Amino acid sequence: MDREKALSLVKEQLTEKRYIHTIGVMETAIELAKKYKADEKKAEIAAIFHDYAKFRPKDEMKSIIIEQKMPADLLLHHSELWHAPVGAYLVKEEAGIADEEILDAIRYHTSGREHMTLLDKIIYVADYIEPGRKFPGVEEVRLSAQENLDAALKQAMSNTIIFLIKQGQAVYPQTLEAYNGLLLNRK
Ligand code: DGI
Ligand code: FE
Ligand code: FE
Ligand code: FE
Repeated sequence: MDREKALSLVKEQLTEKRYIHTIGVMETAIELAKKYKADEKKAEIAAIFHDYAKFRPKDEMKSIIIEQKMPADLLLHHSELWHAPVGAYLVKEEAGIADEEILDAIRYHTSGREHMTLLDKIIYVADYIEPGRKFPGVEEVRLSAQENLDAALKQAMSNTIIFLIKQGQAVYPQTLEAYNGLLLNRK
């Protein structure tokens, strides 16, 4: 799918603010794909569609999680986690994106997972550092991303987990598995 077509499909699904975020993620993901020698076209499409389901009603996302037999523990955790796996499903159903690498990068862009692919890492990090983001510590992750994608990923995940804990929120097991995997499964 070409960029213009993908952007027009996504624009209908998002608010203006979230669309601007999406453009930032797209530009950042393409830069990272160039730097780390990933498929630039897949990075572009995964980035454009990564938040496709962000504004779906919770009850619709919940039904999809149940009907499509997605991990049931998602429903025990915060609904913010749902738009990633539901997005992967809807992007396939509604936009016809069939590439499993792209769908996985969308599916795991919020939690991460153990054994993340290069494309998964690029989308996760691009989502965290795109120019519109203002989290505390984001500048450090931006600098790391210029030299070492795994280091940037580890910082972004660690910041996210610390943030959740400070907020008194539960941390989804796969989010922790992703973080532990980075520390323990070093090549
Ligand atoms: O959709 P975005 O805002 O661009 O970013 P995202 O999909 O990476 O994250 C959405 C939210 O999900 C963000 O506020 C952090 C939160 N999140 C990530 N991992 C977990 C989580 N929330 C909970 N409760 N548990 C997690 O493990
Ligand atoms: Fe998201
Ligand atoms: Fe993210
Ligand atoms: Fe996002």
